Amino acid sequence: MADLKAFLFDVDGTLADTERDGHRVAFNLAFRAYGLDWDWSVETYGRLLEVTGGKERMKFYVDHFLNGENVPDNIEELIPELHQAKTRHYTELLSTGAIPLRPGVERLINEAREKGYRLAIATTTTPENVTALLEHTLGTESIDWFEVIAAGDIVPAKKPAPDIYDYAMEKMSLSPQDCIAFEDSINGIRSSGGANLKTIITINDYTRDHDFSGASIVLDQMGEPGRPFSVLAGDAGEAEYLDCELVEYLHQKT
Ligand code: XBP
Ligand code: MG
Repeated sequence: MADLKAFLFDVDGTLADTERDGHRVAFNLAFRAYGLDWDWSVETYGRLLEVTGGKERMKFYVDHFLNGENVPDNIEELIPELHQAKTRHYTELLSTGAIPLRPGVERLINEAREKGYRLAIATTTTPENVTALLEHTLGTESIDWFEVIAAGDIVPAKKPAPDIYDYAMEKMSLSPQDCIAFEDSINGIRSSGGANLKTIITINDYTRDHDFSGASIVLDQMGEPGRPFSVLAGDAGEAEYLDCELVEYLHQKT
């Protein structure tokens, strides 16, 4: 195995629990602003997460949940508009500091930077959402810590397709053996796995029952000193939280 050079992070569900109290809320605010009688409950949203990408998710909802009722005639043109409104609501929500990073994320990123690892983002969400999250959690300067922010429509085929990871690695002139991915969902690991990347999973409430076979390890969270993670699958040795040493060990392991 080549030496580890770069950490590639998913955003939603991995860096922060953005879906239930962030994206979902922003979608509902956009629906209301447009006078639509749509409301995505926590449960419904869990089912809609099967489809990545906000525009794709709305289309899926129209096609599979509405049976032609409550669907405006101009839905095709409306979806991009609704999505822009949703992005505005979402970034406004982030600017209030409503969504913190998950445990251990800031610590691991800081340690990775100190050790000289290269960092990148590979996500399905809209680029503004990534920069807003970074700005309001790690600070504006943190945007530059990430060599590539591969996001949104930059590749036509979103996760579970491997394209977004392939894109990030191509931009960095790195191969999958040089990198490790951090994900939280089945669509995420299908994407990273499809790009031949080893993947560390931290689950969340929406993804705990997903099939993570193929993951290097499955954790409930990255953990912190004194606030240990639970290992759901795989081997963390004596470690109690995810640090660079454990990431390196998992990367080297066959
Ligand atoms: C993230 C997503 C995104 C967000 C919404 O998936 O599926 O669609 O929910 O973002 P992943 P947009 O964590 O696997 O990248 O509305 O900006 O598309
Ligand atoms: Mg995710």
